Parts: sequence; structure tokens; C-alpha cells
Amino acid sequence: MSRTLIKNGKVVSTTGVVEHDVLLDGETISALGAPGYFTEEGIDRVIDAAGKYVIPGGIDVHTHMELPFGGTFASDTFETGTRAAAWGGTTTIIDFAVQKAGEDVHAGLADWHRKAEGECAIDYGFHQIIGGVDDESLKAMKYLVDHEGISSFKLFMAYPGVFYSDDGQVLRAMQTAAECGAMIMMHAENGIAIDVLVQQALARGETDPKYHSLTRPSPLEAEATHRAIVLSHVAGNVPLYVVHMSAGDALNEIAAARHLGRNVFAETCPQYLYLTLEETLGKPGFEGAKWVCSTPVRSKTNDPHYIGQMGHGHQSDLWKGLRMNELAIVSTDHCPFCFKDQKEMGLGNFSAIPNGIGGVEHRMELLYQGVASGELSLERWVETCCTTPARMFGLYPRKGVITPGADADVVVWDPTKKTKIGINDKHHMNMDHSAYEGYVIDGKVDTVISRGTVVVEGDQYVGRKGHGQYLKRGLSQYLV
Ligand code: DUC
Ligand code: ZN
Ligand code: ZN
Repeated sequence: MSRTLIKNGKVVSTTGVVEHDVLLDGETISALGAPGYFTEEGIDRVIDAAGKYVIPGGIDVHTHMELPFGGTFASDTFETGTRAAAWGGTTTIIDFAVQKAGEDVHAGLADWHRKAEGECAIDYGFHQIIGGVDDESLKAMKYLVDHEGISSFKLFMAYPGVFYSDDGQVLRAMQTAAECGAMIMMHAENGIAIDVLVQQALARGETDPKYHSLTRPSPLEAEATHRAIVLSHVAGNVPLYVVHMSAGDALNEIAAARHLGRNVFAETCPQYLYLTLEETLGKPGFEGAKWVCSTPVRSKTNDPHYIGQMGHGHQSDLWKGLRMNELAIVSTDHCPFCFKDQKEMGLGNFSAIPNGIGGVEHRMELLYQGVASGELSLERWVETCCTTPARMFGLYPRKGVITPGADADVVVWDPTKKTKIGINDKHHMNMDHSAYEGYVIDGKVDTVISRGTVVVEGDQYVGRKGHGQYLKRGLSQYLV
């Protein structure tokens, strides 16, 4: 069994930064010791992490590899997407298997296993999308929790006719989740109202990409978030996790529910922390299509739709929410589409642009920039990107923590270097543009280890497809 010693590094956990050497034995972490505690005898590989941080491998709990959506497929396969994730210091993803109305949940899950098996560079698990709530799919939810290691189910209050569930269906699925201890993940936007605004905009000839955001105003995210919270309460306080939160007014709903002691959680994504309507989606011509995703990127300041205290910007609210644990996790909602031929499907009609942004490679980097610019502590970076994801989705303490017995998923991070993101710079996702083109970030991924195997070192990918294993997950361990 191969033994690796990571020495002289600063190990970052949710509770602090400690100088520790870390010993990896085969696929697991076997011990931590004071610097110099372990001899190098019998060690196969020594990694000198002097001046660097040693953190648990990142966990991205929201990706969509090869998702069929908007008349096309997300452009990353499990092979290309998990390799890009590894490049960015992410060693686990949780992707979404799909079931739509009239389809069989088990067949949808089998399809996802077929896409992923033998393809992944890093470990992976699945959530299950329930796009058609009926007696059969409710029965399947129980089976997936008991037998398939799937303990979280995504419902949609958006996308009528595609994934949408009405309130009665949401309530039934929540009741079933409550019975089996599962988590409900919610895409919280009022899709019925949004569809009316979209049709009205198109009828007025408003076809540019920016209207994607303007027809999904933040109160419709806040309203759906509130409704999901109420329904989860009526369903027996089932744990609720609201995905890709983009709006300060929606966040206020989460904060209020959490203040009441409710099992309500939320995530945000880098696009909502960094990208703005003015600078991206609102670019002249069709270029803004690159940033069409749902929930949408929003106005930086003075959003006239914002419900709440005037003068609030969504981004500053989201950063504050991350610090305050109103937002528990940062994921990416990685759903890449190429500009050519894919985003271009919506030329002349913003509502036909496939929704999604690729970001699985850059989450750890962009959030470390939050540390460098004083928005987050180092500990909170690790907590929101590595540890809480593991606890929230039943992977802890196997993942998300540097402790004896945990999987040897470890990232060595160099805070003295910089990362330049861009299609001709750092970019390994299968897409022809970068949502973060030209960003220069403090810090850089140095070495990435997945279950004891080095997969990225010295600006080289040295992993292999098929190394990543399917993770059967337990129930959420992160309840109020
Ligand atoms: N939002 C996106 O931007 N893409 C895929 C699905 C979703 O909810
Ligand atoms: Zn969604
Ligand atoms: Zn998503």
C-alpha cells in the first residue's frame, strides 16, 4: 500500500489553521502529527507543503454533467467534467439523476449510472430529480434512500412543462421525504408567473439575453422560497435545502426560517457572488447568452424589484449570508453549454437559450478569492466548500475533513501564487468560453489527491478516468 507524507503545511479545518504533517496510507488518511513527527522511512512520496495550506478535497454538491436540457445536452461528460473539477481542487461531485413526468425513477437513475460509471476522475454521488411526482415516483424515493445511497431529491417550482411540480405535488414529495429522513432540494422560483413575464417580454420584442434576468425578478425567487419553507413545515419539518440562491430577498426568507429553528438550508454559487447583470448578461448583442442561467445573475446595486431594505445589493447580502451561515454551502450548478450552436439556439429569443453556466473547475478558486479579499475566513472557505457539503449530504466523516480514517482527499493550496482564468489560460471544462474570462485570482491549486492518488500536480493532470467511485450516501447529518 502506497504511503504519502504531506509535510510542513498548514492544515485548515472549520475550527482553525494548525501546522501539521499528514500521513496517507493507501486510500485513507492514517495520522496527523506535529511538523517533523513522522520519519520518511517507508514513505513512497513526500509532498513538501511549506508555506501552503492543506485542505480537505472540495465537494461540489450541485453539478449537471450531460444534462438533457433546453433541446440540447450540457457539454461536459462525466469524464471531462470530473477532470476539470479535479483541476480546481474538487475531489467529489454530487450530480443529479433525472426523472420527468411519466418516466420511471429507477430507469432515470440507471441511465445516470451508465453515463458516469468508469468515466470519473474523482468520486461521485447522485441526487435524484423528481420531475413527475406520482405514486410510483414517491415509492421509488423510499427505495433510493434505503438501497441506492440517495438521500436527497430535487423538486422544481420553475420550468412548467419540464420539471415543474405544483404545490400539491411538492407537498406529497416532502411528506414522503419526511417519512424516510431524506432532504428536499428545491429550485425555488415561481415558474408560472415567470412564464407570463417571459411571454409578455417576447410580445414586446424584448428578445436580448438580459431579459432572461428581467423576467425572473427576485421577489419571484423570494416568494417561492417562502412557499417552499411553508410547505416543508406543513410536511412535518422535512429538511429543506434551497439550491442556487441568487437574491438577497430570498435569503431573508431563509434567515427568518432558520431564526425560528427550522431545518432550512440554502446554497449559493460563484456566479451569484461575482457576476452581475450589468457586466455579463446585459452585454450588447447576443454575447450575454453565455451567462444565461436560472436562477439568473442579478443587478449589482439598486435592483428595483428587491423586496426589503432599499440600497441592498444581492451580492453583498450573499457574502454576508455565507459568513452568517444563512448560506451553508457554495456549489456551482455546473451546467455548461458552448456558445456556438448551443447558446446560439436562442438567437432572437432569450427564452430558447439553454440555461446554464460552467464553473465546476473554479469554485474553490473563486471562493478563495473571497478569503483573499476579506469576505470570508479561511475556516469558512473550507466549511462552505468541503465540510458542510459532506455533512449536509451524508458523506461525513468519510469526506470533507482531514482526520484519521477519512478518505485521503486532500488539496495543497499555494496562497502565494495567482490563477488566471480564461479560455487560453486555466480552463479545462468542455466549453468554448469561460464565464470568468480574464479573472486573476489570488492563490493556486498546487496538488490534488483523490483517495490517496495524486491527480493534479505541477500544472499537470496525472489522474485517470475510472479512478472515481460511486458514493452511496447516508442521511443528512447537518440538521438544526
Ligand atoms: N438552472 C440552470 O441554469 N441550468 C440547469 C437547471 C437549472 O435549474
Ligand atoms: Zn435549478
Ligand atoms: Zn441545477
